[in-house]
Amino acid sequence: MIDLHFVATPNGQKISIALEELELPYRVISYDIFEGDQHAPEFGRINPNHKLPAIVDQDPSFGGGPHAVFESGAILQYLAEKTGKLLPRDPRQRSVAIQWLTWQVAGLGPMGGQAAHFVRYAPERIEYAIERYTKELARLMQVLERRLGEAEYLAGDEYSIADIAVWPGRAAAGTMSIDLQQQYPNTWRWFSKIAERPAVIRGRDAEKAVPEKYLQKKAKLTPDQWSNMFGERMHKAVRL
Ligand SMILES: N[C@@H](CCC(=O)N[C@@H](CS)C(=O)NCC(=O)O)C(=O)O
Repeated sequence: MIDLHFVATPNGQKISIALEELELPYRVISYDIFEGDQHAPEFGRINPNHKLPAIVDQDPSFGGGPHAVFESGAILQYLAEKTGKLLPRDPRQRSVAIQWLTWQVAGLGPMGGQAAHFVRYAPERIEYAIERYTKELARLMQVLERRLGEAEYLAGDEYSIADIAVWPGRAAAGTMSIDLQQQYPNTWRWFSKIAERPAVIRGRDAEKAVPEKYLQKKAKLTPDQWSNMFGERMHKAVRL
């Protein structure tokens, strides 16, 4: 059994979708990040970075008792290695898959996150930051579009954890007024095909669907919620 510490956002859905694809038994432990659930000291023992998602594998294949994993990219790799699935066996293709996975967690994810912060969450409008991050997000989307114009999936002809890392970002694209169908047709073709996979449907249904409150084009947070997400309460959770 795997415990999935989860909030219904694209990062969380990467893992619920992977667990569904791999048919691993799991239970969802839901967090409300606006209310600061992620700052609980008990959660810090699972993820010292106090962010979602994280997992605890109660029965790791290397034995020795429960094993906690944080960072969505590391979790995807851990699950793929545990099962021998969703990563190509061929070393060249496997390397390509890891490159695109890393591109998402080190590039598209954080840059998209910064763009969303300045467009959707910042209490004041800062033109320089908005331009810097929305342009970088658009550049990364072009990189994705070009790749999906030359290959069926990110790693080549095999669906892999690289696709699972990128795919749930569709929900965030909407909040940033990105129209995939119109602006990025190759990405739209890839997105639509993956959307039909039964595991992908299961991995984002019911409590795993992104709620409206995380999808506002201009987020309205109370002072306490802002503090939990970006302010003193967030910093306090990791202070020595
Ligand atoms: N690099 C991390 C990012 C995790 C992350 O930022 N998670 C968000 C939800 S999508 C979170 O927990 N936010 C709450 C907070 O920052 O306090 C990963 O890929 O797992």
